[in-house]
Amino acid sequence: MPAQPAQSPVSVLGLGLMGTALAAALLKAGHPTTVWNRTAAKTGPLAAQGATPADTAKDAIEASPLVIVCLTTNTDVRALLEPEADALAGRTVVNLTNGTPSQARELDSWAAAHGITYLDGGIMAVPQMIATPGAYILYSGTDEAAFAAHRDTLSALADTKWVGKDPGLAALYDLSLLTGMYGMVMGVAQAFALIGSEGVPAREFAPLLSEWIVAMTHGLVPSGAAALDSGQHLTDVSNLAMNRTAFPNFTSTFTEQGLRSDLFAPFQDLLDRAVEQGHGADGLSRLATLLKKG
Ligand code: FVH
Repeated sequence: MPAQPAQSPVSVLGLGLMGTALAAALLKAGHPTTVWNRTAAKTGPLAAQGATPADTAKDAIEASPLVIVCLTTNTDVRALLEPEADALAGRTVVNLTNGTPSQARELDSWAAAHGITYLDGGIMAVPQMIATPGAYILYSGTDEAAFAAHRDTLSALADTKWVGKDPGLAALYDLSLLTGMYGMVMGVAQAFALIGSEGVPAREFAPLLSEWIVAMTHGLVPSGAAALDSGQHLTDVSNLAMNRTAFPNFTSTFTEQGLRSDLFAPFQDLLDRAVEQGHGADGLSRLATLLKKG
């Protein structure tokens, strides 16, 4: 039987829910995996799956050319990595901690000054989705060749999507996608509260709500993108003047049904502003152009 090609070693720093899922996926794909966590007890389950627990972050870093970091915040990442700059020099750090574009750029500058290759990542999955279809991770960084060199290894975690050489781009894409999700979360919360105000069970309403959101997403997102890119927002479907006039029906009903309307009040303000600025005949796509400050 031909020998299997050896999988490259990887170290994972941070074994919270996500770090543990990432390390488990690497082990499953056959990568020699060294793990470290501030609270050492969390290495136990991974050691049982074949991981090598390291006593210190430095030991873990020195075990592999590729070091994946997944902590709570980028402030934690900075605090952990800064004292280990010498050990990290010549290695590639992939930071999968959620953070801001400016934090990613700052980490990249710090890494470059110490001879460390830095890639930033945004995980578009929950831990249970790691290494399953549908999960993907966004990557960006100045050294695209380093990403290409490690792409096969990173594919063990989830599909890989390279978004560009500005290190802040992965965080920007990540936060933009999550912005869409949180907007939906607010809408879903208000919808369940409203239907529930008359005693309709959430599980009875849920199929209607999901189908409606999927249908609206398929309609609004591509057509909104086309309108934004062309600057042509005029519509004969659902204009802003009509939406503005209808919107008090929502906020009044929330109040009548004993619900708060604070989540939706800013949307009325935005519709008012759009119409007052002369965009009443435009579609909802126009709203994205009215969110710049100043
Ligand atoms: N879980 C999720 O659904 C989301 C999916 C998308 C990406 N996020 C981001 O991933 C980062 C880690 O999230 P997590 O779910 O693994 O978080 P926790 O389970 O709370 O684990 C946090 C780990 O961070 C370690 N840690 C925190 N501060 C420090 C520090 N100063 N020095 C060293 N390690 C630190 C912590 O260690 P310990 O408390 O066990 O000792 C955990 O290993 C996060 O950015 C999400 O936004 C997850």
